[in-house]
Amino acid sequence: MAAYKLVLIRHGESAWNQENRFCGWFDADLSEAGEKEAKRGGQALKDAGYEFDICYTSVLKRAVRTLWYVLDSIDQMWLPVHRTWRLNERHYGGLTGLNKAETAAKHGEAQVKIWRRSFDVPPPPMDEGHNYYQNISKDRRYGDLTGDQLPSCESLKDTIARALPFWNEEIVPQIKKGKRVLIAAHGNSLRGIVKHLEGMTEEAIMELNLPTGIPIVYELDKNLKPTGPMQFLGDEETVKKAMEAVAAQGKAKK
Ligand code: DG2
Repeated sequence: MAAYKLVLIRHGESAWNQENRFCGWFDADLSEAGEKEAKRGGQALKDAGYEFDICYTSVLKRAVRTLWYVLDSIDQMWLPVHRTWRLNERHYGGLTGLNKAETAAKHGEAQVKIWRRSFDVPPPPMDEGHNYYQNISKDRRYGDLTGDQLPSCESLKDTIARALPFWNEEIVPQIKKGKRVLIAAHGNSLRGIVKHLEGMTEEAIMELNLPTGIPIVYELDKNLKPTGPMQFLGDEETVKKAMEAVAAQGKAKK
């Protein structure tokens, strides 16, 4: 029997998703198509009559703005919103800014799949000479992070390790109090939460690609174990195509 419901949404397409660039902690905004996806995701929640009590997002504007559009669509802009770097996208290190298809042409699709989807192999680190080093590592929003917390690159394992304390200490108690939680975050920070919730193996999580802008609903039992598979608020064909498109971003340009 389901005791709780949880809704996750990956932000709408970002300008860098559109350009097929590794984004990570770079603060790309939504593309026009991404704004529409976020509004459509909000409309789907509205049509299904969803109400929330508390929302969580990252400190990156593609997720924050997606949440704004969703809250606007469901007319619940008054809800409390907590932003945290712990829900940021995984840090793509030295790959940040590079085109995924060009990187696959240069290093091979297999290597790019390892960088994008392996559980514990991090991308190469972002060193001080990297084009986006100042922009990301010296950003004042990360000024309170300790040297150990501020990453120069992250595997999915690293991403889960910094997201889970927030999940366990901040989000779980709210769900257990009966608060209806909405999380707007990123492809990989959400894959981390999904892996944890479903107890997925390292192999199984490699094959999961989350679509942009489509709400994902989990029904959870009192121990926060899913009582069934994740449900998308979107039609099956659209969801399937969107997931395949994410997987295909790592194919080499012909
Ligand atoms: C994408 C995910 O993150 O990329 O950082 O490039 O969800 O914030 O758009 P998001 C990025 P992949 O791991 O799917 O390559």
